[in-house]
Amino acid sequence: ATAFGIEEALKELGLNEINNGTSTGKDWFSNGEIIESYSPVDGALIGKVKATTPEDYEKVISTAREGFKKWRTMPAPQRGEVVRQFNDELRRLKEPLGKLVSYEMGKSYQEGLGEVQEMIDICDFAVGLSRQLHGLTMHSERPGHRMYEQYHPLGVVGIISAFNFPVAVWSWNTALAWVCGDACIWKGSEKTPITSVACQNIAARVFAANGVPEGISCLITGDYTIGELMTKDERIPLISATGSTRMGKIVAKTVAERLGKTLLELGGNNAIIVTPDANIKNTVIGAVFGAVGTCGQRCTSTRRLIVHEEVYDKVKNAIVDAYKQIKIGNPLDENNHVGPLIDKDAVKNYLSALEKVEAEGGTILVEGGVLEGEGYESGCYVKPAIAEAENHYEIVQHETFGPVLYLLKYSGDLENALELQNGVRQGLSSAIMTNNLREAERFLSVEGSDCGIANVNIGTSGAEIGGAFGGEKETGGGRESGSDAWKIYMRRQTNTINYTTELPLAQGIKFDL
Ligand code: UN1
Repeated sequence: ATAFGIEEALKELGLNEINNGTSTGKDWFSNGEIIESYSPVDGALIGKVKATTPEDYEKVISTAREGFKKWRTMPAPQRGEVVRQFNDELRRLKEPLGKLVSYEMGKSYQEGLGEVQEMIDICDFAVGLSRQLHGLTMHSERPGHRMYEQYHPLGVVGIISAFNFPVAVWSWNTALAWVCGDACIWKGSEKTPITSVACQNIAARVFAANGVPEGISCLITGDYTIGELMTKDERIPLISATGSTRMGKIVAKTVAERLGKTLLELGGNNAIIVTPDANIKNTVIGAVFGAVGTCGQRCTSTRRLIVHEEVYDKVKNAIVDAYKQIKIGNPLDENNHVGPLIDKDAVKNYLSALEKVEAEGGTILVEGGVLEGEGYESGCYVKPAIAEAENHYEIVQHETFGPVLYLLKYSGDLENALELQNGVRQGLSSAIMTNNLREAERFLSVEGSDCGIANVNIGTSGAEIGGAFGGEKETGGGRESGSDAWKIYMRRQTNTINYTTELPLAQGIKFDL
């Protein structure tokens, strides 16, 4: 790691002292047990942070609530100006932060930089949005009356994010929530705690320089028990959670019990349909990046390739050939395409998926396995694998967070491919590769893909921040990021104003006294 400038990156981020267990320089955030963060890249200890205790949590929530009272009165464009300055810092620190993401999470340096770019883009979006938190006006049915709606800040927003996008998902939520006037409490993944601290410190510095009250950006650290303090807490009107469907179901139930709001972005089981009219070269690039990028640990990763029998052998051979070119190794070395999985548990899940697909009758086309020897000491490097399978296999129905791609064959009409594509419990991302306009439009029509994201002639992953991001069914139904996703971070109020001397009632009701 030294060779790739990790020490320098930590220094630039002000984290060279991160081994003393102080997470944020703010004692009130976390005083609990020490959590150590080891890199999946080389197995080395990156740093230590302290977990948040229930007592710490009480201080965090009350500081956030106090801060919110002031922050909500600051005009939204001024809040946008603070986010603009935060974004200046992200632009300045893009390289060290991208490097730390790569080193702590294991994705390639290019993808680490790409993730920080998503933060920069959403902040730009949020700054513009700070002048566009529009409501509608309506015509009242009563004379001399005016009706309109307005959006007010919601309060304290709880954000639970996953290891695989340790910085971007936080920023999709916070950048919007901040311009909307909310205070944010973030529980980052306990697998990437140093990256969370780096982000929190950047926000804290910019906020302090602008006289923003303390508590508008808070970080809590620990396992699910600390997240549970938020999901059960009626002082938190909205919980935005990104992660597994299993986690999402627990969060949804807990928050629903107190009638709070949730924004859930959960598992995917994303497929690319390859029709006889597909451009095979682009299909291969899209499918391989989708399946092995981030070592198959994106919620948008391509898990299934649904290929028409006419082009099946051609596509199969081209993909198998492409897999031979993939270089696996230290993700900070830009010659490598694929880095490690996040940890040894992930390696176990990946191996068990390969066993299961064979046991259910699948055929392995590209052999998987754990890499050993020089450069692979962390034990987290695995070979991306491909299996021919059938859609109904239990393992194909399940999201395995690793580089396992299932090849499925369809024959006849596109309808048969759509049935397979939609025939899973998840509904995040989907794609079709075709130059046939009729097929493309059918895929996008009401009878087509049932996912939150449906693409034509690009793969399933790598969504831009400008669109709403999320999916249907077990993916949870939430939408983050662009479009009008901001509305969930605010409360809508409908206002009717009477500027006459009379009091006419609606619906023509007469009530004379
Ligand atoms: C995730 O994996 O949780 O569309 C987010 C993509 C990225 C975001 C993925 N922009 O692949």
